[in-house]
Amino acid sequence: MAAGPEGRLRFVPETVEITVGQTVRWTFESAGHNVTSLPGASEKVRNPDGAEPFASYEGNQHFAIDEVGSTYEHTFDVPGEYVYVCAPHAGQGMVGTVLVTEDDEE
Ligand SMILES: [Cu+2]
Repeated sequence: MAAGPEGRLRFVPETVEITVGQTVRWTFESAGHNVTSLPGASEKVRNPDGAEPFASYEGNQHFAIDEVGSTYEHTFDVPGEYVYVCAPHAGQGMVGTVLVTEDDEE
C-alpha cells in the first residue's frame, strides 16, 4: 500500500482485500502521513467486532507522522471490514479500507 504517492492525500489502492492472517504493509511515500484505525483519530474509522484497532504510532498521538520512506505493517487476524485514515488528512478524504475474509481452505 502506498501512503501519499506523488504527494497526493490518498492511499493507493484505497481498498485492499486479504484473507485472515495476512499482513498489509504501508509505505510512506510523501511527508506528513500516518495510518490509524483508532476510534479517537477520526469518526470515519471502523473495526470489526472483536478486532483491535491499529495505528502506525504509539498511544493517542494521532498527529504523529511517519518518515518518508518508512513502512508500517499490520497483520489482520479478525475477519471483517476495517476503515482506517491518515489522521492529519482524514478530512481531505485520505481514507482506506481493508477487507479481511475467512481463509476458505481451513
Ligand atoms: Cu496524510
